[in-house]
Amino acid sequence: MINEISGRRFTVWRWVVLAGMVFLVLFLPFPVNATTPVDRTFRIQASRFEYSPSVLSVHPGDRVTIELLATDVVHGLYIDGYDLETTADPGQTARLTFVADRQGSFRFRCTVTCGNMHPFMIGKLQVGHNALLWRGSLLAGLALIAGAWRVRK
Ligand SMILES: [Cu+2]
Repeated sequence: MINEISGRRFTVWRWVVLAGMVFLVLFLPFPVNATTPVDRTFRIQASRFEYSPSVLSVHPGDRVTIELLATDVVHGLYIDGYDLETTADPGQTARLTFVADRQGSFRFRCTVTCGNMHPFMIGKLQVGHNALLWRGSLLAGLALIAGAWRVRK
């Protein structure tokens, strides 16, 4: 009888703790990057129809320089969210410098129609943590734990 009651209490507490963790995962702000902003230079080769590299990862506040080298035809680069653009002539390098003051994931794409696959010429600028991805996988982990509890009952 006493065991049963304390067992039930334990079950309730488990769920309370789990709910608390879900709350934390959803609403706790990510720790601000303690790293000091640095200068970063990326040399991107643009060719039909890709950027190499196509994913740029920086920390918030970094001073970012993109050197865009067009290897075959004229290519451009426009960064969504930052509203920045540059264009490079064949064999030439165009330079773009900015401070990554917005956190998140931003797509960049070619602005010059360079061929039939041109719309798929895209890349990604990642500034800071991918908070959505982290929160999502942590929530999935908690859901797995909760699922395991239910099955065992
Ligand atoms: Cu293009």
